Amino acid sequence: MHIADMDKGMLGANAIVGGSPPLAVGAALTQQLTGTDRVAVAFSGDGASNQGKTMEAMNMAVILQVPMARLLARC
Ligand SMILES: Cc1ncc(C[n+]2csc(CCOP(=O)(O)OP(=O)(O)O)c2C)c(N)n1
Repeated sequence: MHIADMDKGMLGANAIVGGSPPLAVGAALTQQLTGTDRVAVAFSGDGASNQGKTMEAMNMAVILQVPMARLLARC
């Protein structure tokens, strides 16, 4: 679970349900501010959808218009 590869832009996984969207917003904001064409992708399960931090992160992503996508795994 706790894997990361900074060279490939993989910032790491974490054990917190709904933890990835807030991190992805920060990563996307970094891309926006530094002028790259990279997109931050947050992977999470459907259980993360009812987490407040997930909604807050998606709201912030829209307000800031950052290059971010949320990939939802429904298994
Ligand atoms: C904030 C938080 N609450 C509870 C847990 C305990 N927990 C670990 S996995 C899990 C279920 C996750 O379900 P889902 O997001 O649908 O992912 P799935 O593993 O089913 O793909 C829960 C509640 C946790 N890790 N983090």
